[in-house]
Amino acid sequence: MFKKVLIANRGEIALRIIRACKELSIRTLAIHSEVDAATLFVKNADEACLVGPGPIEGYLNIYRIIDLAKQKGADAIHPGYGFLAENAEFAQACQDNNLTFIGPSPKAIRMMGDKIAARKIMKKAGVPIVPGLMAPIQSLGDAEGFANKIGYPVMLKASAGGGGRGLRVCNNRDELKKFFQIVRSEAKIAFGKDAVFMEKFLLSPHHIEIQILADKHGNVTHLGERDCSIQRRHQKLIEIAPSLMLDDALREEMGRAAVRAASAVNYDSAGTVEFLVDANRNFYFLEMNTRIQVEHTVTEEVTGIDIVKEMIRAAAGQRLSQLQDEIFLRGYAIECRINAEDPQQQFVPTPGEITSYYSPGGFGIRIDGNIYKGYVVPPYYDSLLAKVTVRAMSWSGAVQRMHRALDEYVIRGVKTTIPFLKQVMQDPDFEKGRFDTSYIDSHLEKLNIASAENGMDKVIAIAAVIAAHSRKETRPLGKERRKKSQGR
Ligand code: MV4
Repeated sequence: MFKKVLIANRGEIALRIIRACKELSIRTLAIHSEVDAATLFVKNADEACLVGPGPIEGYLNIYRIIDLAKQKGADAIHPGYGFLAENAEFAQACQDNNLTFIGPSPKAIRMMGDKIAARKIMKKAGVPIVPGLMAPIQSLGDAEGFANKIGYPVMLKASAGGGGRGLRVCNNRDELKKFFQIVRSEAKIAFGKDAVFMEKFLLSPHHIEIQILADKHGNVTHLGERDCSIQRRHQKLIEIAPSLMLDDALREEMGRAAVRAASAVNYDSAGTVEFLVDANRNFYFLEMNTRIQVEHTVTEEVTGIDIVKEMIRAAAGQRLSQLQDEIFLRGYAIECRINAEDPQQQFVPTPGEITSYYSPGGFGIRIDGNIYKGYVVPPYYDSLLAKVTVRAMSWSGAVQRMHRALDEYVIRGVKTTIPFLKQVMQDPDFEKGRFDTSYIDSHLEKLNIASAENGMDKVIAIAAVIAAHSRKETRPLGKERRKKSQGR
């Protein structure tokens, strides 16, 4: 087993990985930015190193991180999610420097990162894919011809995209004309590659993902599914396990397809195979996430398996603790993401100081967070403050428990998504399990949230938030105080 793991991440997932390492008697080395110096994951790690410059670059500095790992005697690196998690170059650089990357092989990351390549691999492995193109679109004429063949609406997707980036729905020829160039140039800017393909756009599907665990001995297992249909602008807000729309037979069939998908790329870590499931319960492969995910907690709660520990053990060459016939689902789990965002204002980020904090507890409640009273939420990172995961034996019990947990939660000083999430827990459609990917857009009024048609509004709002924050940081304290008391 590893002696010391460097955690190339921050926030709640860094703390989650530290907890797993502690139980495995592995020393932990955190890296952090200046603004993260006083946070819980830094305090809880055995050692911590400041890596600059600025709030973001250190977490992305491949060679600095590898140097640090070597210098401090770490033998493995866990990337968490985001940042370097799905960076094949980083995984390769770890390997080249005799450090174990706690994740899949660079080759698996690369293959799944190319969405067109992934579609080809899945087709060959007998995993159903969404009807669509198997090669990049060469011209607008090409695109129009194919759209006529499969019928509108169609979806344009950047081959190097993923997680909801580089996507456009086209309802007709005019929209296809308009969006083809846009997606192409956006893809070039965001991912460095302008390859774009097309799929039939499925209306109101469920977003169902299967958790995979695999080791270096050829064992590949699935841990059942999560229903992540409740998203806003491709940001997941609530995830559940198991899905209310799957039965044992479909779960088995999708689980086997996910295992085939992972096996096709010799997968040997924790990963997730995403599917769309339509109203007729046909399922189609979307993409594979080659990392630990935010919502892994719901799967842990219903299987009792510590996915992060299994991931570390697998990277160290150990066998999976449970094979498929030893994996069972028990009860229902729901995860709510507590974000520093204002649901009343298009979920704009709300950085600032947490002036009081009381977290829920009791039977069946789990908190994965990185915050405390006095914590200052920085504007530079994603706005996830904490995750509440509940488990109960029945669906309605889980919904009631989540409502109770959210009701107990006290976070003052910054606006959060808690009031919005409480409304969802009281919505009859949610209580009855009636939701798919159209849920948020079709419940805007019921959930008391305004729709935001103009995506630019949010960009401007975020820019304003960052500007206000940096003004606060640079202004002398005395002046700041005077200004505040004058203004209020
Ligand atoms: C789709 C789709 C429907 N048809 N592709 C969104 C995130 C990324 N992983 C893929 N996504 C989707 N791809 C086809 N061919 C629906 C989604 C989707 C979605 C779309 C609109 C609003 C919310 C959504 C939530 C999850 C998935």
